[in-house]
Amino acid sequence: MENLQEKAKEILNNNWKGSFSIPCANLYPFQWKWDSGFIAIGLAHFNMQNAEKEIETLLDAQWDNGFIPHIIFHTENDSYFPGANFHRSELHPLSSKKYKSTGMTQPPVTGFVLEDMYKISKDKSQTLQYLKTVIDKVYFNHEYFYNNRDPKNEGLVYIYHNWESGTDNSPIWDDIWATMNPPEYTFERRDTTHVDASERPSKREYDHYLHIIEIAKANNYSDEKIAELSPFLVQDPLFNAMLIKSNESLINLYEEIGGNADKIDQLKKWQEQSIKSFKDKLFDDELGAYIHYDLRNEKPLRHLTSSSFSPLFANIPSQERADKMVKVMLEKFGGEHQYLCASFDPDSDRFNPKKYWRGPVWVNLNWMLFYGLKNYGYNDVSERVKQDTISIVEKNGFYEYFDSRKEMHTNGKAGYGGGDFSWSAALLLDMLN
Ligand code: 9YW
Repeated sequence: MENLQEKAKEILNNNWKGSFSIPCANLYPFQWKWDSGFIAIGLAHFNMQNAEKEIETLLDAQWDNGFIPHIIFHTENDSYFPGANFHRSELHPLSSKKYKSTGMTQPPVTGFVLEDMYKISKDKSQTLQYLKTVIDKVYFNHEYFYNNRDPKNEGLVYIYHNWESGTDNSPIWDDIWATMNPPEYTFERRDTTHVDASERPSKREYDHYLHIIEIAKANNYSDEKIAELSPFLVQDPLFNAMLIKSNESLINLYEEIGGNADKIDQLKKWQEQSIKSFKDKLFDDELGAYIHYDLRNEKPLRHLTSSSFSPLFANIPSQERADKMVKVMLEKFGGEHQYLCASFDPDSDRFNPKKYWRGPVWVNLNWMLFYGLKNYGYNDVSERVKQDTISIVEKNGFYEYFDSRKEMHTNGKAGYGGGDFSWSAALLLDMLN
């Protein structure tokens, strides 16, 4: 175990670029929003200064409307497609003048990351001083979401692109692609020069991804226009659970800091409405877990994914619902031949245990489940998630994602995507502490 921890630190040190971290070498050469948060949790265990800097750099790229982009292009690097020249964040009048970025975001993890850093810190008063300098930016980001991403005032925010979900090519999106028919774009992909194409999304999937961005760009990334026109408009349980969890953390931290009564009040109001709508709208009784909702076509997307269980992490379900969810998780995802937790329903014909978010196990989702299961007293299942995560990393290395089928792990080739991957290192380190 000590070796694993040392290796994890080495990876984080190697992926540190002076003021931020890359998710991994070659494949992902910039700063990604939710990666940054997970990485900061790992860094906090052995280098609080870098953890603080990581988040500070991310927040430095915040737009004047509170938005935080999903990729910040710190360097000119043409080994990633689509890069800064494709995304053209400058089209939005309030975008950062200092950094080029995308015009989409990623799950709002930063709030709970700050609380985790505070909990991990051995020098609470120093960390509290730091938190005072950054927390309002995260609050402003939540304000952006509630003011711009919730057109019907439900307390649930939408994502307008699959890359905003973080679960990029999940089979859930197949339902949305079936409603679209984008042009066939000509472009040179770079991901498949670094990683086997069988582990990455298809060319046709990329046409859909690019098409949504073209629509957003044609409207200068206006939130109002996107809400009106984007063929992809989804209320995602993972994204909204992250927001709710982060709201709670901001409340806790503001209380620790003192003052800020208005902000605490507002956060509590958001929480009340968000949690209620989340419970009422996103739970599928028959499936026994939370699901995505297609706001554009007004219909539930009835599939089980690892995101379906992420509300446990944010303490959203009642104990009764949690019991039901855990039963479903164990029955469907937890068979004796499967590692917990596949990213998509292993019983579905869309399941593919090698392909990115269509089946493989991801360390960040396992990390959420590890804590989420503990929240509800499922200590044994939580421990199993942790042990499964340790096993797959020990057998293969700190990959980006892993085959969920145990039989594939005999020759050390069941780790896929990028190697020496930062959040796999950071979050395993956290679970081992
Ligand atoms: C891509 C960086 C990102 C993650 C996403 C993951 C992947 C980028 O890598 O997307 O080009 O496919 O899906 O969640 O933030 O690690």
